[in-house]
Amino acid sequence: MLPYNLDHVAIAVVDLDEAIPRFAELYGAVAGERERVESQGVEEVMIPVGGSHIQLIAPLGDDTAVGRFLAKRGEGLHHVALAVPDIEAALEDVRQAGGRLVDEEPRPGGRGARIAFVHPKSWGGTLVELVELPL
Ligand code: CMX
Ligand code: CO
Repeated sequence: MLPYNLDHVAIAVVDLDEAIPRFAELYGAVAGERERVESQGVEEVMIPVGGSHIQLIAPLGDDTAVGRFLAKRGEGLHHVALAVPDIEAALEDVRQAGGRLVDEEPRPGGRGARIAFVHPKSWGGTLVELVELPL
């Protein structure tokens, strides 16, 4: 895959109210605005760190991707996200590299971005998100 920039590293948490001040202090940074992304079943927030971000994600319910992850693994690293200029081209890169796509087509994400996920079982055991931010 092309050497895309790292947009964020996401950490799954149970309770954003508790986690935001804790992580802001850990990273010595100020958290951005919280955003509810119904289509992904999460509420999320970005903490800018070193030209990239730590993203905190909390589930909107037990029957969501992050709800299931927390039940199975507990809080911790959930995914790595790459900033891509053209998400359709990036999806094709992943297909060519033998990656299994969770999303064959881009979906709406936070910050007005278009996003798509690559299955962890096909990508080094790490869930990878492709993010095309609006211009
Ligand atoms: N990182 C690494 N491995 C993971 C994982 C993760 N985040 N989530 C699941 N897995 C592993 C599981 O441990 C399991 O492995 P084993 O079979 O060895 O036990 C395997 O993948 C299947 O896991 P599962 O519990 O059955 O989970 P599901 O198949 O129901 O879902 C996935 C996995 C990736 C398809 C689902 O989490 C998904 O669709 N994710 C994309 C959407 C998402 O995560 N949205 C929230 C973030 C939104 C945002 O960033 O804005
Ligand atoms: Co993300």
